[in-house]
Amino acid sequence: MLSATENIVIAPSVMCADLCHLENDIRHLESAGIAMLHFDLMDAHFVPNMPIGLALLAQLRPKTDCAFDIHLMVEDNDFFVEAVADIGVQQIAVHVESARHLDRTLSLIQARGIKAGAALNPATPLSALDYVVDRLDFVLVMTVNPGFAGQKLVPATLKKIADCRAFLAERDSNIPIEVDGNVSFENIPKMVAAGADILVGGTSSVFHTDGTRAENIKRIQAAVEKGLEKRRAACKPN
Ligand code: S6P
Ligand code: MG
Repeated sequence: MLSATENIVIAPSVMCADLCHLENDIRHLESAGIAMLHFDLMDAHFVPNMPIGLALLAQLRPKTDCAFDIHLMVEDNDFFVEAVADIGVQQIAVHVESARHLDRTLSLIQARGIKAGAALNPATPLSALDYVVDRLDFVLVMTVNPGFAGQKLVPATLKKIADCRAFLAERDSNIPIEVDGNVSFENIPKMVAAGADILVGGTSSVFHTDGTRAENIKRIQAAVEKGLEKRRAACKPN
């Protein structure tokens, strides 16, 4: 049970970029073909970290045509939704664990003309999405516990990606699944084979210190191709 799309998007996680030379780093990513950037907005309450803020987002907005993919890890979702919508972003994911009125927050995002996603911590069951599937434009499956880059994959989340694809298909939905956390060269083929469509690239891929940004993105594309081959093989009738 797999996604119909083979359009896999790589979204570099900006908190892992060279923050002192960010504009320059983004130019390198753009030259390598990147068209979406992932921004982790944290409030030091929902998760104990605060890598980037609204002022940075606002200054960057006019400097790139990349789509802005916002991952909110905050308590006050609606405040941040309005703030990033005013800046001009293309998609926003809110954590179901912090959204007190999830349906209302998703509607608020869509009312601003932005794609709305629900993010799930590794231990949160897919059933948390049961009554909002119709509302969703995408799902963000966290493959590490949110808050920090450079962590190891939570192993059960690989099965969760496949379970999420099946869960959506059972509900006649084929929306993209975004995966975030240790989306490494090694894990990408398994994630794509399981049904991931948007890959958040951090220290274990896009920003890996072994290669340049362009070299790393080529390596990711090769890993994606391996995953797609597995996907196609799984779709072939016996
Ligand atoms: C973590 C955050 C992520 C990280 C990304 C880092 O809370 O949501 O977007 O920036 O996972 O990637 P890596 O390869 O260092 O795990
Ligand atoms: Mg993230």
